[in-house]
Amino acid sequence: MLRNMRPILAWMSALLVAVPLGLEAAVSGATGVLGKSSELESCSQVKLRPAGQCGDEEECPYQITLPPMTIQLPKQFRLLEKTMKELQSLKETVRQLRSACLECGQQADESIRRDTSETPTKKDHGRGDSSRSAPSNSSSSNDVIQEMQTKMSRMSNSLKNARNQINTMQVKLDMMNGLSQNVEEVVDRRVANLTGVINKLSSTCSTECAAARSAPQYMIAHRDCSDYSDLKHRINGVYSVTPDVRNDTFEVFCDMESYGGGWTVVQRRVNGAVSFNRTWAEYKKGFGDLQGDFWLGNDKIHLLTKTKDMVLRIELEDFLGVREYAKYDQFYVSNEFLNYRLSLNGYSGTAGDAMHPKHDQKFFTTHDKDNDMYPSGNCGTYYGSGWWFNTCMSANLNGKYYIKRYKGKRDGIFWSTWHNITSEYYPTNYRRAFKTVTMMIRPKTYAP
Ligand SMILES: [Ca+2]
Repeated sequence: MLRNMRPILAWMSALLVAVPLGLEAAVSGATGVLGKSSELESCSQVKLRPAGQCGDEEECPYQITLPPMTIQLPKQFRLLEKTMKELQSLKETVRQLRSACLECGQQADESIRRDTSETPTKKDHGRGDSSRSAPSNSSSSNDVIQEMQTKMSRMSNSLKNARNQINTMQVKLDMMNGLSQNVEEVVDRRVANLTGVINKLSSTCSTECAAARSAPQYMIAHRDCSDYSDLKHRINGVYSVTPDVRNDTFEVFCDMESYGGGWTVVQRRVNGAVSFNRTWAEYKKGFGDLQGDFWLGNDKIHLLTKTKDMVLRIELEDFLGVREYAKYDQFYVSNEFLNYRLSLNGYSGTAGDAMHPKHDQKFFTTHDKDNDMYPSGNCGTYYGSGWWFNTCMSANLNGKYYIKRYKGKRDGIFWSTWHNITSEYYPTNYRRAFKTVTMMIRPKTYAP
C-alpha cells in the first residue's frame, strides 16, 4: 500500500506549492480541504479574515477561504481514502481488543484468587478464550469457568469417594492377608504330615515291593486245578479257581497226584455222610464237604467245562476192592437255561461205557424238577437222586450210598457195565454197593 501511496503524496506536494498563498495556511488546512470540501462550495474568491479569539497582543488566527476549485484526482485517491478508513478501523479494533483483554485478565486473576485449586492449564484456557472474545463475551467466559469449577468439584468428590473405597479395600486386604497366612500354616502342616506318610510308605515299598513287582507272574487266574502246575502244588487239597473272570472265584478239591494230577473233582462219594437226595437249587449251587462227599454244583461244573475241552474221568471202587475207571474225552454241562444238559463222548477205560448210550444229551433232573424222558413219573424222585436221567438210567453215581450190598429198588450208586452186575436180578438178588466214586475233569490238552 505504501508503494502505491508514494506517487500520490509527491503529487499533493507539487499541488500545494503551486497555490499562490502562504505556505503555513495551506499546510494547516490541507486535510480539512480534502475532508470538508462541501462546506467551501459557497466561497467565490480567496479571502483572509480573522478566526477565533484574539490574544492579549491581538494576535488572532486567520482563516483563508479559497474559491471553488475542482481538482481531478487520480483514481488512486480512492485507494488512499479506503486505506485510511481501514487503518482507522484496525486502530479501533486494536483498541477494543486491548480493552477486552485487560478486563478479561482482571476477571481471570480474580477467579484464580477465588479458586485455590485452579491449575495453570485452566488459567491459560480462560485467557485464551478471552483473547478471542469481545468484551461482551465476558459473561460466557464466567459460565465456562463456573462449569469447570463444578466439574472440578465433582472430580474432587469422586476422588474423596475413591480414597474412602481404597481405605476400605486396604482394611479388607489386611484381613485377607491374615486369613491367607492362617490357611498357609494349615496347608503347610497338612503337607508336612502327608510328606511324612509318603516317606514312610516309600521306605516300606523299597523293602517289600520288590516281591510285589514279580507277583503278577503268580496272580494269573487259575481256571481249574491244572493251572496249579508248579511243583509246590503237587499235593491233593482244596484250591481256588476262577474258570471265568466274569464270575466268582470258588474253591474246588484238586487231585494233583492221580494219573498225572491236575484233576478238578466235581463229585465224590467216600463215606455216605452226605445225602445226595437234594433239590434243584442244591444241585445248582453244590453241597457237601470238599474233603469228603460233595457235589461241586451244576453252575460251577458248567463254568469249568465251557471254556475248555474237558476230559471226564470216573473212578469206581466196590466193597470187594475192585477198582475200575471210565474216561470220556469230551465232557460238557450246559447252563441252567438248558437244564444242565450233559454232553459226553469218547469213552475209554475198564469200567465199561455205562454213560454215553443212555445219558448223553440228557437234561438234569431232581425230585423237584422233572426233566427226564420218563413220561409217567420223575426218575429223580424214584431213585432219590439228581442226575441226567433218561427213562431212567444205565448209570447213577448220585444214588444212595450203601455201605454194603442191598436188596429191593436199585437206588444206590449204580454203573450198569460193572462186572457181574447183570446177574443181579430184581428182587431176589442183592445189589452191589460202591465204596468210592470220584468224578473229576481235566483239560483235554493237559500234559502232566
Ligand atoms: Ca418224567
